[in-house]
Amino acid sequence: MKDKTIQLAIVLLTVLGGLFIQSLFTTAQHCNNRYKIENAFFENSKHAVEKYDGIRRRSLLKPLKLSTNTYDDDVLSAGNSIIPTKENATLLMLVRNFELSGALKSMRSLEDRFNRDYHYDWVFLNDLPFTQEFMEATTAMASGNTHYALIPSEDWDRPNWIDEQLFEDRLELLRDRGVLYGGSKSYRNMCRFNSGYFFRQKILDSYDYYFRVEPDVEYFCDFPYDPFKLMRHNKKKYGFVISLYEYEDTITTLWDTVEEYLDTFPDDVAMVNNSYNFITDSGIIGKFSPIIDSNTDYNLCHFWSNFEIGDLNFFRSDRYKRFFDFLDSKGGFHYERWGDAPVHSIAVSLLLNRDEIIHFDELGYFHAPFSTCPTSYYLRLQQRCQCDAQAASNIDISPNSCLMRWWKNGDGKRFLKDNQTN
Ligand SMILES: Nc1nc2c(ncn2[C@@H]2O[C@H](COP(=O)(O)OP(=O)(O)OP(=O)(O)O)[C@@H](O)[C@H]2O)c(=O)[nH]1
Ligand SMILES: [Mg+2]
Repeated sequence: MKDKTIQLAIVLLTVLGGLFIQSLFTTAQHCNNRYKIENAFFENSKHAVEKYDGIRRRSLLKPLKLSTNTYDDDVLSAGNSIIPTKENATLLMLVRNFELSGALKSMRSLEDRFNRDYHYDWVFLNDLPFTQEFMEATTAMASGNTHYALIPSEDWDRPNWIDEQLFEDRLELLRDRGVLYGGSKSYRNMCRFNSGYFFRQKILDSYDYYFRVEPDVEYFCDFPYDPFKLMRHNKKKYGFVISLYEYEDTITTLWDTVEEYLDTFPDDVAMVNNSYNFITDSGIIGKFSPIIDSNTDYNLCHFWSNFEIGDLNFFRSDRYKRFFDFLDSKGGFHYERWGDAPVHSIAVSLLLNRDEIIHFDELGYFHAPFSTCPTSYYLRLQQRCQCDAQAASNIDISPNSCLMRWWKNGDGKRFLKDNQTN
């Protein structure tokens, strides 16, 4: 009996010992595998750090940027104490008090991606007085000075020569058709103001360039240069990032009016080098036909004006004012719903030389529902872009986009040209 117990104990100990040794072996193997994996991670990350830090450190454009989403002066001063020379330019936002949170979001994005290195002024325009809360919060968010102006009623409100009955009838018509903002009176004031009055505001008199910013937009990439500087050095007068087709219902008689204008002021149009073909070309482009069949020669292409960088002196010119006044006299801003985007786009396409318009193809941008994101993987890395070039919202080479028409009929593709940042 005693022998049997001893034998059982030996068997038990042998089994337990075996299990223990096996588990020791498994743990050792596991550690070894983890070590190998970690080693590989380490090698990979070392490689990435060397490669991309190298790219960033060698960048001649600007010093290495700290890995922080802030433009606090103290934090920045470590690597970035020199503020580059500035152009005579301002960031410009037309906005309502209740849009404060969207305004701050856009400001934060643009400050982080661009303005924290430059401290350009911000100018805010409103048809109603800004609240103290709005001014305090936006001033706190800005790295440059902030200025606020109340738009005079004569620059904003419906002119008294508009036929009120006709206006109400047309408003109802577009509302019933389900046209976006078709029934909105204030939207019409806004579009007319942005077409013909923003550049006449006293507060902008001392500036040469503006960069239009809207609430709730996002800039996806670090700006690789100062776009104002690039515009002045390269004699650009209008810059855009997205181009697409307009809803024809909002501009039924716009093109007829433009043709009448062309007959009335033929000398105003820079016939030789303009971008007339960009706004009238309606052939198949790439694999796409125009998505909207236009009833006129205007193909409905326009630069999306919620992002625009422009030369104020162009808009202040007699030629532009003649163009706007002619259009305005027809009442289409109110009887239809002419947008500032097609109006600006047709004006710059007719009145400027092709090479005075610039497509900023490396500044990623989002305004619902569309975005643009640089296609180049290395450019996205170098500019620390946070965007997906394959995202469904990315419009660049999609049937909704007029960009390919710009490549064909406008100033061509920028990356094929000389370095224009000098
Ligand atoms: N002060 C003021 N600003 C306005 C008014 N209506 C629009 N805006 C501003 O004008 C710009 C264009 O208006 P949005 O409502 O963004 O028009 P949109 O870009 O065509 O359309 P969504 O952005 O899709 O609404 C924005 O900067 C608005 O803040 C208004 O009645 N008063
Ligand atoms: Mg908008």
